Formats: sequence, C-alpha cells, structure tokens
Amino acid sequence: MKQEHGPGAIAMATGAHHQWGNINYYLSAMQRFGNLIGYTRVEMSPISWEGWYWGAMHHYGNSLRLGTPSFYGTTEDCLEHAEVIVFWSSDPESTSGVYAGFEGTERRLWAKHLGIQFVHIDPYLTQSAQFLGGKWLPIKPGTDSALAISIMHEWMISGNYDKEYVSSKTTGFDEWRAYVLGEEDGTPKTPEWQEAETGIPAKDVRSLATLWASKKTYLAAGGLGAGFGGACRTEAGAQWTRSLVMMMAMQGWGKPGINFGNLQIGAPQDLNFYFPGYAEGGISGDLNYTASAANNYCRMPHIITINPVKQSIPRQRLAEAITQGHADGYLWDGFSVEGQFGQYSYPKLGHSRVHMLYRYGSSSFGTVPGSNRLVEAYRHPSLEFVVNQSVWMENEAQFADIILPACTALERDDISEWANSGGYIQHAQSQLNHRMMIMQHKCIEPLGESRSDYQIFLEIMTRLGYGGMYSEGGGSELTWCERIFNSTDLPKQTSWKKFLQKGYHVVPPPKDDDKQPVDMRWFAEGRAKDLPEANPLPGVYSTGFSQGLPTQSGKFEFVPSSLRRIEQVDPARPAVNRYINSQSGVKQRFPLQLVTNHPVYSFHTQADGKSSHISTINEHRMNVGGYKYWVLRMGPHDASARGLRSGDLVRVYNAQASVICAIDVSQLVKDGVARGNESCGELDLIQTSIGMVDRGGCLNLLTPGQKMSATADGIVPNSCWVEVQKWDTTLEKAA
Ligand SMILES: Nc1nc2c(c(=O)[nH]1)N[C@H]1C(S)=C(S)[C@@H](COP(=O)(O)OP(=O)(O)OC[C@H]3O[C@@H](n4cnc5c(=O)[nH]c(N)nc54)[C@H](O)[C@@H]3O)O[C@H]1N2
Ligand SMILES: Nc1nc2c(c(=O)[nH]1)N[C@H]1C(S)=C(S)[C@@H](COP(=O)(O)OP(=O)(O)OC[C@H]3O[C@@H](n4cnc5c(=O)[nH]c(N)nc54)[C@H](O)[C@@H]3O)O[C@H]1N2
Ligand SMILES: [Mo]
Repeated sequence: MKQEHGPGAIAMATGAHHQWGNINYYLSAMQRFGNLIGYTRVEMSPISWEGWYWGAMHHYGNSLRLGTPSFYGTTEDCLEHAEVIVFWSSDPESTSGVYAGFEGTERRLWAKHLGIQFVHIDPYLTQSAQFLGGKWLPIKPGTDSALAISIMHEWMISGNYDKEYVSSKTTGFDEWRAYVLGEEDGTPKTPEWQEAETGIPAKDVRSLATLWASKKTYLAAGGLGAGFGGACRTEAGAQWTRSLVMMMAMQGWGKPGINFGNLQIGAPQDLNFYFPGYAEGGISGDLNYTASAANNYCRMPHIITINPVKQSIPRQRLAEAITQGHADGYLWDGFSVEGQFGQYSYPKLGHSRVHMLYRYGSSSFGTVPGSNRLVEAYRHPSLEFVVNQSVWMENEAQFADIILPACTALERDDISEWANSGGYIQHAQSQLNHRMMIMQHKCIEPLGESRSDYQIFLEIMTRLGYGGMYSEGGGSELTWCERIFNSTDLPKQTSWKKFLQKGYHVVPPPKDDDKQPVDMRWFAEGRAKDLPEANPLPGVYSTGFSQGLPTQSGKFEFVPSSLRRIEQVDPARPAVNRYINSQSGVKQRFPLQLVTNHPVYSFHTQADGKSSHISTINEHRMNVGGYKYWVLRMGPHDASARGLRSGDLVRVYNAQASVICAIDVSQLVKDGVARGNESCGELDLIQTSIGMVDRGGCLNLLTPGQKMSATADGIVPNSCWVEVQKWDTTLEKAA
C-alpha cells in the first residue's frame, strides 16, 4: 500500500471501548503498532460528551473533562445535604456499566432511605425511575432546553435564586435575563411557552421550579450524574447542557447540597496512589494521542513511538472520506476551551487517499450514526483491502478481506485497575468505594486460531522487521505486566510475587477524618482551586494560577466570551443560549421520534448477538419464530394507531433505511416516541421485494449522520424521525 500509493494509504479505525487491560488496550498495543507502521488516523470525536463539549464547557471551562463537571466529594455531600435529586436524561440503573457495576445503586437506595426526593425528566420512565420512584416528566426529545429556560424564567420573576452568587461570581446575567424574560425578542419564556415545545404541562414546570429553588437540589445530568445523557446527543444537545450549568450557577453551584451528581461517582478514595488508567497509553510510547506523557511514560520509560503520517479522518466522516474522497472535521482538543475551533481536512496535501482499512473491532454499523453511509463505503472501488482484527464475527467483520481473530481478555495476561479510564474521566474509579488493581491471569489458552492483540501485532511487526522494537527485545505480556507493576505505587504496598499469587490488590481507604474537597466548593467560597485533578492547564487561567474558572473573565459566564468570538461563523451556537427548535420540517413524513438509548444488558455491541447469553433475555432481543429480533418500544396509542401488538414484527424506516424489529408496547414510553437500544452487534442485511432491509437491529442505519452545527462536530442520533409499520415476512420470501 505504501509503495503503490504513498503515505496515508492505510487507515486504522477502532471503537471507543475495549476489553480491560493496560497492555492489550487499543490505546496501548494497537497505538504502538500503528505508529510504527504509519497510518491515517480515524479520529474520535467526543462521542458520549457531545453537548457538554460543544456547549456547557464555554460557560465554565473544564475542557480537560470535555465540558462535564467533576464529581469530587459529591457522594458524601449529596447524601449529607441534598433534599432533591433531579435525574435529567439520566438512567444510572441502566448505564452503570461505565465501568463500575452497581455500586451506585446501593448509594441511591441510601438516598431513598434518607427521604431525598426524586424527579425524572426523560421520554421514557427509566429503569432508575421504576426502581427509585419519584415524579416523571415525560419530555419530547430534543426540547429540554425550553423546559430549563422556563424554569429559569420562574426563578427570575420570583427572585428564587442565589443573587449574591450570581452578582459576585458570574458575568453576562443581565443579557441572559433579557432573553429569558422576553425583553430581547418579545417572548417571555414562561412555562406556558415551553408547553408546546416539550409537552410538559406548565403547572408541572412551576412545581418543579419551586421545589428546586426551595430545597437543596442535586442535578443528575446523564448517566454519570456529572455528564453524558441521551439529550446531549441531539441537535440541541449543546443548548441543553448550557441551560443546565446556567441553572446550577443560579442556584449557587458548589454550595453544600447543590451540585451535579447521582451518587454514581465521587466516593472517597486514596487518589494519591498512582496506577494508570487506559487512556494513559499503556505500552504505546505515544505522547501525542494518549495521556502517557504526564506519568506513565516517565515512570516506565519505553521506546517512544510517533506516527509519521499527519493525515486524519473524523470518525463520523469515514464513509464520505472513502466515497467522496474528502472530509472535514473539528478537533477533539481538551487543552483549552478554544481547542475545538481547529478545523482539519482530509486528504492532507501530498498524502495518499485511503486504500486500505485496518479495522480493529467491528462495531460501526451498530454504533456510528447514519451507518447506512458505510454500505456504499464498503462497496467503493477506492477501498481495495480491508483487514479486521476482531474478537467476534459481528457487523462489518463480514466484509473484511482478512480477519485476524483476537482472543478475549480471559485468554491473555494483562494488568489493570477496575473502572480506571485515566485521562478522559480522571478518577473515574471513584465510582467504586475502593481502588482495586487486578492481575488478569489468563484462564485458558486462546481458542481456535485466535491470539491476543499484542501477539497479533507482534507477529506482523516481526515479519516486517520491527519485532524487537515492538516487544523491546522479546518482552512477553507477562514481562510487560511486571514493568507496569513496577511503574506504579503497587510495590510500596505489595510485592510482584504476592500480587501474582493473589491476583489483586485493594488500596487501603483514606482515614475517616480525611475530608475530601467537594467539586466547585472552592469556587462557591471564593478560594483557590483545591481539587486533585490536573485541570486546567496552568496557562489557561486568566486571573492567576488556581484562581477562578478557566474562562476569559475567570467567572462563570452566562454569555460565553469564547462563543461570542465565533457566533458569526456558527449562528446555531449563539453566545446567548437562545432556544432553537431544530425539529421543524422533517416531521410530516416521519411522525415518530426515535430515541436510541444505551443498552441495559450489553455494553454497546459487546455481549450482544454472537450466541451471547444476553440475547436470550427477551427484553434485549425478542425471539419471534426462532429469530432473535432487536426490540423497539412504543406507547399504546402509537401502537394501536398502527394496529400493533407486543411481539409483532415491524419495519422501522425513514428515507435512509429499513430495520426489522420486534415491538414491545409499553406505557413507559411517551407518545410520539419510539425507543430502542443503540449499538446492535449484528448486521443482517437481506434482500426483500421492497429492497434491502436489516434484520439484525442496527437502528443507527436510520439515525442522522450530520454534525451538531457548523462548527460543532458532535453526533446527533437522538434527533431522528421514523415511521413504523407491521412487517410482512412474506416480502422476504418474495425476494
Ligand atoms: N444511536 C446512537 N448511537 C450511538 C450512541 C447513542 O447514544 N445513540 N452512543 C455513542 C457512544 S456514547 C459511544 S461510546 C459509541 C460506542 O461505539 P463503539 O465504540 O463503536 O462500540 P463498541 O461496541 O464498544 O465497540 C468496540 C469494538 O471493539 C471490539 N473489541 C473489544 N475488545 C477488543 C479487544 O480486546 N480486541 C479487539 N481486537 N477488539 C475488541 C468489540 O468487539 C467491538 O467491535 O456509540 C455511539 N453511538
Ligand atoms: N449497560 C450499559 N451501560 C453503559 C453503556 C452501555 O452500552 N451499556 N455505555 C456507556 C457509555 S459509553 C456511555 S457514553 C454512557 C451513556 O450514558 P447516557 O448518555 O446517560 O445514556 P443514554 O441511554 O444515551 O441516555 C440516558 C437517557 O436519556 C434519555 N434521552 C434520550 N434523548 C433524550 C432527550 O432528548 N431528552 C431527555 N430528557 N432525555 C433523553 C434516554 O431515554 C435515556 O433514558 O453509558 C455508559 N454505560
Ligand atoms: Mo460513550
């Protein structure tokens, strides 16, 4: 490829997640391999963080957390002081799979026991709402900022907000208030105004506004409580998150009992104990695209690797890059708020177009919004050769020219810490009440012809003459485990031999009287920042090191100066967070809003399909006539209007594609909404008399592949309109 086409001809693409292990992780073994080969990067965008990164961040910073709040000390603060938790697009009982399991569940039961009140704002009566109880406000997807703005309207006219906080710690409030009260555009943003947008009765909004302002309220935004949420993956995702942080600033964000969180994260832990998370790059030697430089590389010197090819493709635009030979994107750069304004283009001057795809994992059809675009990409003559290094025969693995079978984490040696992702969510392990490092001894030898990812890469490298460089003189995975062990604080508490024998190590908890700082408390109290995080970079402060927020003013900005500087270029991201209903237009042809939430039982495509046990759970896949169909949930009105009953097969369709699902008629879904899991692990395209349909359940074939706005490169799968009709299986036979 390199000889025929020149540098950049080989692209490598991977998913966002992975089986655990600091050696075999894609940011480790794969990155080392890629850099030594030289490849066109298929760049991640901040999927998961969408609205936060492109929206909320501009008001208060936290760019190294991609615009989501931190969570330090919030578990204790919430249980001690909060009286209400508002779950907004937040279903932690479903999404606690990132990555700690159900430790948060127990804490939420404590909250219930303590009499903390719950409110849930979601088009679905979530598992968390079913489990914890509380008031459900069923909202029309994508309209959340209208609700939030009208709550702020109520606070402004009643005076029920923290005036001292707003006047001393924020800027831009008057300009914001002029918009909310209608002085700017003649429309006061009252609860009645929002009713037509959200479908939520004005009286419920007034009650919520009063409750929120009169009680100490925690805002559980997204699954982590301090980030994510399906609402952030809509065209209005940035509007939503921006409204949330403004609400918190109005109520005194950081004061006791007033913060972000849902008890999923922020438990007291010894955060001084060093053990790297997966984003710290493992054995990659990559200082540019992992967080290795900060600690890992210094503590475990290893051969540095640099990708000589500077060309890259935005992950969401891979299909266009192949079919049209051109793609643009905006950077994922958390080093400053403005980092995201850097545009990049493919192809890069003087580089080759991509002619070979090295796909690591094979989840795209299930997880990339608008994945129908990939069908053409795989057929395109410019894509000469595809390699898939995959554990499972799933999705696009069926289109590969060569499959390199990788083994599971149970068949290889590795080392890791439970729930520690490193850079992306620094101290994510504080979802657990303890820190635990694990020696991942392999349970069995790799099955069939499979090998560990490390071994696969090593063998290719050896054939190309880079073997010694890749393994650093023949190091096995166990040798690397020992090197990683020695680079951490583990040797201060145990020996390599004991660790090998025991298989795990639990770090002792902090002392009972060790008070952990609470997120934003320093700001609320006008002190220097005291959190144990490397955020922001020192050079970002405008008012002195550790003083104030990393915004231009050092204060919370109701009208962000960073957005003011670009609003001419991107009117859909105005500095004043005006409500924009992005949904008009499409509605007439396709009347239902499709919400694709994260699956309860599987972790994205992992553990779905592929004879997995999970697929025998009827709520995950429904067995109809011996075939396990993806499940779509609809309310009784919408179902009966279409003559549908639970267990019927339906065609879910729009102009992009058709997907066959089994229907579950359920009162838990708001009218006008159809809800199904994202991240299907099976793509099963079949020819029928109406054309090609997918029986596997890849709902992302239907979702829009567009970005959030001109300069915001976020995915918007929850801004999706479809129609649903009964599926006649004889059409399959007629084909
Ligand atoms: N409609 C819709 N779409 C969405 C979302 C949504 O809310 N709605 N959410 C988005 C979000 S937040 C995310 S994070 C993405 C997730 O999207 P992806 O990251 O694409 O999803 P995964 O299923 O985690 O993909 C991981 C792939 O890596 C493979 N893999 C795992 N471990 C190993 C290993 O050890 N070796 C090898 N060789 N392969 C391995 C898996 O088999 C799988 O194919 O989806 C996004 N897509
Ligand atoms: N079991 C399991 N756990 C996981 C994952 C998994 O695949 N499986 N994935 C992990 C990953 S990578 C991530 S990023 C997180 C994602 O965590 P989240 O982003 O929080 O998860 P979602 O399911 O996308 O969204 C949560 C809720 O938002 C609702 N929602 C969707 N659109 C709207 C809207 O417009 N307005 C409102 N108010 N609500 C809306 C959905 O109905 C859903 O109940 O989860 C993580 N945890
Ligand atoms: Mo995610």
